[in-house]
Amino acid sequence: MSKNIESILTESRVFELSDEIKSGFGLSVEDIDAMRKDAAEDHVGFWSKLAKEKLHWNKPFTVGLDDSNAPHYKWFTDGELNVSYNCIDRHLETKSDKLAIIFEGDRGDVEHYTYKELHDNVCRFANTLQAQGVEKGDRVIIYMPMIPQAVIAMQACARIGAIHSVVFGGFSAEALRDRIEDAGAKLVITTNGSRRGGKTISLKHAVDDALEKGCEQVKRVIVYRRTDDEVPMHEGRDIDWMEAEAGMSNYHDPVAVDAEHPLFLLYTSGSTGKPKGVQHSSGGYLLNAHLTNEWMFDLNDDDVFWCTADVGWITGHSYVAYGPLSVGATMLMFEGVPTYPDAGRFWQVCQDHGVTVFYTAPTAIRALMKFGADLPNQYDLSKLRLLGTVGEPINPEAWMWYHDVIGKQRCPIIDTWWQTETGAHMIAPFPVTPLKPGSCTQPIPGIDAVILDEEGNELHGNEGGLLAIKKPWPSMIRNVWGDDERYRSTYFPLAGKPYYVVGDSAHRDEDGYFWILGRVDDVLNVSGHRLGTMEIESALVSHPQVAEAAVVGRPHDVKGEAVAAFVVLNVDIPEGDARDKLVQELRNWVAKEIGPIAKPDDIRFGTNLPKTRSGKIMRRLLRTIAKGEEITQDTSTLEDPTILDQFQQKA
Ligand code: 6R9
Repeated sequence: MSKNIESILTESRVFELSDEIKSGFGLSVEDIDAMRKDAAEDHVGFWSKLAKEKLHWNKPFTVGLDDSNAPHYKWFTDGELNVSYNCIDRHLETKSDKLAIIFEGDRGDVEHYTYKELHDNVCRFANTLQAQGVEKGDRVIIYMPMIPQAVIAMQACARIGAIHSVVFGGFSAEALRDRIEDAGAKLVITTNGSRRGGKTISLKHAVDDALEKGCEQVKRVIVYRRTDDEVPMHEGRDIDWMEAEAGMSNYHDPVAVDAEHPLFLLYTSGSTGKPKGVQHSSGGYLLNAHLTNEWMFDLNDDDVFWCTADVGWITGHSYVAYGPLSVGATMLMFEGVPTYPDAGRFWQVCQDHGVTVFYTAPTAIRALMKFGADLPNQYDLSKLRLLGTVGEPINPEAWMWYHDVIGKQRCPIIDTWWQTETGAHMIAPFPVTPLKPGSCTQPIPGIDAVILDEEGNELHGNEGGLLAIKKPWPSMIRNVWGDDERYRSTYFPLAGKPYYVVGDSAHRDEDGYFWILGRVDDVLNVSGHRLGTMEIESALVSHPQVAEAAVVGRPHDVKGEAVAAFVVLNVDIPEGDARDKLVQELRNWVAKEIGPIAKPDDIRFGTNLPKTRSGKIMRRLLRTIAKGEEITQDTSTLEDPTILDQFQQKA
């Protein structure tokens, strides 16, 4: 068990919010309890009422939930809407001059977009996409840095009913190619490069490499120029964003789609070697993205909301590109990194733009905490009123630092548990809920979270078990793109039972508060990013000198988990410099196959992996070795105990 999880398990403090904070929020604890009661009495009616109230429908729905093909649930099926209309057009009458996006670039350059300006940009780009032959239902890959054009591209796809799949700019050409092929994308939107931490990074090269082999269906690449770098443009395939957009109208009639029409695919890691395309809907997805921005972050007209997540992750979809706009808020986008030009950058951005609600990951808090309180204390953070976290369990030490040093004990910490597949927050406090450091508190109204034992029986006491969701909810995953069977077996593994099984373990305390303890499957959480151990293993074995590999996580103070790889070579294990060289080569190999975030922190060599006589890799043992702890497990079933000594030597 890691230090972080140990301290979560021994935490007992409760923080009541001040009356000032509570009275500023439109809902009281009693109102929220009443909503929970309504949802428990009429689950479908509860969600349907909200869907009618919160979203603009071109054609109102009459069916709330269609479960005739469960577990492929459908919500609001016969309704039609357009997500981009809901995020932009419906605010124009009252908010056309209100800022929709404040952008700060890596070098401190600032841009502003009002709702009207965002509308015009999205319309021009929607017209551009249609002029390039993109139609409703076509897949479009977006491989871009954190600049407003990424959101414009996403919104433009939504406007024409094209299905986007954003690929995080840190993924390699190989990873990009897999996603382009799996999605069957017709067009790729990218930039010549990006600016991060004072450097320029090329993105277009990765697109060129990805498209070199296969991907025949990609006919067009639209390139936005973010940096001054010249990049090769392929005649007949590549087109400059500005040139493509020239002469396009600032008006575009949004295409109304069925509520179930896929809004986007987002690839995420699971317990197999191949990432899966999580397919989200239009109506149900937008409803929960909208509601949770209202409920958890209480976004009002004078707020400036900054979610630091990249649009390449689900958090950047629900809390950057869609949710904040749907509620008509002002949101901030930042291109750079938290430590450039120094570790005060986040706090400088908060100060300069008057950020009121700030949402980041525990790994960022832990990294910045190392620099002490002096840096944040140099900035005026008095506008902050709510602080959010997401991505992994937050250890109480980091929670307290965030609360004391950044929030000056004034701002509630909104710890939001959810997943790519859930679309939006599932277990999280409202800004009136009493808080416990390290707990994401209670399920939001309409979410029926339970804890199961290994056999799938519900546990009602305080014991730990598998977290599951008992009833469908509007923003849930609809399918694994093109793979119904994988959808069913991954998320609904308990035959005949309706539980969506999350993949996390958790326990519920006597107040009904949930405490997430981490993944129970072969998924690692490195700096809040999901990585499949199998994915890294297959990257390693594709190296010509690797015969076999096993990857496990090891606790890491800042990253949460670090990647440890145990490798069997098909050549003799090298020594000295040659060994160091090979370690380096394998790390770079993984970066090339997946992306730098997946680079193993430790690589160890042995002549075989520790296996039972029946050939099963003993991962528990590998975890102990990776932690540098003494082996206390029974090793008598091991086929060859001597290899443990080999792996205990660090490369
Ligand atoms: C939104 C996002 C999902 C996994 C999830 C869990 C972990 C996310 C958490 C949390 C404890 C929180 N996780 N939020 N664990 N407390 N507040 O991160 O999506 O990338 O799909 O990861 O992240 O393990 O299962 P995703």
